[in-house]
Amino acid sequence: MNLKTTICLGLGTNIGDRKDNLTRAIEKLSLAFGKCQAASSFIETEPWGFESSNSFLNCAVMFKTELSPLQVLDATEEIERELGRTVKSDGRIYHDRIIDIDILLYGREIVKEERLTVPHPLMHKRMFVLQPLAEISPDAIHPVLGKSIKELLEELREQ
Ligand code: PH2
Ligand code: MG
Ligand code: MG
Repeated sequence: MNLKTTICLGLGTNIGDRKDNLTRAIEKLSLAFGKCQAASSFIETEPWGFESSNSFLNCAVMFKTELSPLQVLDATEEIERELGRTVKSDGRIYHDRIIDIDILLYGREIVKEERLTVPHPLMHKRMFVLQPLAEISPDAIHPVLGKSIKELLEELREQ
């Protein structure tokens, strides 16, 4: 019996040594969740939804875990703090950040908690999420939209 759920996380950074920030975040995630099942390439992206002269490095990673969604959130928030993140984005007001770790998918579960919504509510609108996610998990199904990551990426490209 396998009680582990496959989770996909989106990582982003736009200050400091961005490559090092992503690498260190993946190391810390591996300590928390065990072996990284897949990691996308690191892609350079323009800030989306806010203005900044600092461009991003984004990637997506996959792990398997027995932790609940909120336990995963606690673990990822702790790693954000350990890597030096101070300000959390408040609603839709975004800030430059050393590291942001977002839970994109938690298996095919839909989570609606005060602290956490999964699938990530904006993931299907964001190229910087879908492009790396499609590298590691093109056939994963978005449980709310009922479409694969590959399909969502194609739709976003057509817009
Ligand atoms: N994250 C945001 C807002 N805008 N833009 C890019 N390119 N990459 C991100 O990771 C990102 C963003 C909110 O977390
Ligand atoms: Mg984010
Ligand atoms: Mg976040």
